[in-house]
Amino acid sequence: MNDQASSTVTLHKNLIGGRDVPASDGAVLDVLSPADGQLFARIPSGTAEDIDAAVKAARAAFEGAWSKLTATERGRLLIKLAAAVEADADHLAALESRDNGKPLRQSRADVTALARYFEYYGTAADKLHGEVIPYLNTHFIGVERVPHGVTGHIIPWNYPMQIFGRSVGAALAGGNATVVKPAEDASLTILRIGALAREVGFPDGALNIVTGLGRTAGAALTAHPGIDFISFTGSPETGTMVQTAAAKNHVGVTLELGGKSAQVVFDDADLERALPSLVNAIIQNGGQTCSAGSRLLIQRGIFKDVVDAVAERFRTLRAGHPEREPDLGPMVNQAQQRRVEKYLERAKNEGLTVAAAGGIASDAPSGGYYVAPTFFAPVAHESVLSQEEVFGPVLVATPFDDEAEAIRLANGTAYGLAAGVWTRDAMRSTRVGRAMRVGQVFVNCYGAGGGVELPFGGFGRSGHGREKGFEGLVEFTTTRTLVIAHG
Ligand code: TXE
Repeated sequence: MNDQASSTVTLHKNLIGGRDVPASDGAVLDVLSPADGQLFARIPSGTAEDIDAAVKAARAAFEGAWSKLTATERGRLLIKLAAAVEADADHLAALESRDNGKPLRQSRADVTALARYFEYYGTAADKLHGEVIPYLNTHFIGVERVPHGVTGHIIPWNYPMQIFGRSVGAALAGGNATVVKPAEDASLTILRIGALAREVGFPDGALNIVTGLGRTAGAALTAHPGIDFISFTGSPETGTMVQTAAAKNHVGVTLELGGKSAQVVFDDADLERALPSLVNAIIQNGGQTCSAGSRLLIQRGIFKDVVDAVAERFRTLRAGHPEREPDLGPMVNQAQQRRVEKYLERAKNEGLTVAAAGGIASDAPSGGYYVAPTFFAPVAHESVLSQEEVFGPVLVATPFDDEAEAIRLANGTAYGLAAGVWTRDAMRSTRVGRAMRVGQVFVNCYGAGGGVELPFGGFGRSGHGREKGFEGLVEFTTTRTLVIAHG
């Protein structure tokens, strides 16, 4: 934390060129705790001028100190940052839970994943290499892997640390200098990571962080002609604006835009194993997870049994204060709470059957943005609740008759991010798994985004490009082909 505005409200600053600076016009945004709606911090409301300064600082680093480091040296810095994150784990987790509202155990898991991203990309930095192409006998052709240059990163509020790790970690490992615009609702851990990066010795300007509104700071970053590549995770609507801005500057972009992921339960599934996962995949982070398993597709013969079992668990779920380790915390902000409540009202008005609802813990503070988890079944595949991403603790179940119908329904939304398949039949698991038009398929498990090592990204409305894993590192680089005639 940079300095103290009062005993309870902390005032934070941007990180530009290695310095802590306020917004160019001094404007700030209030940060409210989703647990109780109380003001507890302020962050700079970054301006186009701040973004310009950050891009210039990144360019100077890219052309200076940062590019002088070898890949091994860049990697070592990331590994040091991983250790610094781990040493700061309690503080980072508490900060995240306060800022974003997720239960403390989930914030801790995010910190662990963040450190692992830095470790993974840190150790990968000097293993990314090019190739030699056989061409004319008189020529030597080398293809080098090179950074894009200055990369822009727009981070959402649902998993700020993890998304920072997978995108900024990979970009830095690849040799890019970075400018990051965190979400206005979850900037604090990102600013803290920036401070840690400076402490472990990242050169000034390699990592710049400008907080602020999407329509000002975010739009200025994506439209800036000094940005060579953009990584965006967020809504499809904003993704369209980001890609349009990228197109105007003729730069590449990866978009991760959420999903409406199905979990397909066949009648030979190991239900004991499946049930906790079916519930957790939608409850984790209050359903505010891009790869949330928000649709259950259940084979007709076991439909009632599975719905009853899921309903039984749903009734016990409680949304509560993040520090009291509830099943789920509050929604991130009031807008998100209202968005989820609107979907619930609409579903009820359309006559959808509520199979079960959880509740809000009796000791949850009254000003918080809590929503009771709700499970609807049966729900028609064509209904709004089956087709649109709610981004809240709302689950629907739809029956299917056979494998062909299961595949058609699973692939039957505009999204294509993740899927789960539950069956004991080995051949079917492979067949159905390979028929899913998504970036990640889980069979007899559900990873909700999977490990650091696994490429992640979507089809269709879920976006394009891949982050995470080695492929994520490749995305943050491009090639230069060197043709040498030697006679
Ligand atoms: O998203 P936005 P919001 C979905 C989810 C959620 C909905 C709305 O369904 O309910 O989106 O959330 C920045 N130029 N996801 O409004 O607007 C913004 O400041 C550049 C799914 O928060 O997409 C923030 O940093 N940037 C998703 C980031 O974009 C702009 C995670 C995401 O905000 C901008 C989050 C602009 N014009 C929401 N406008 C997932 N894939 O997991 C905003 N931003």
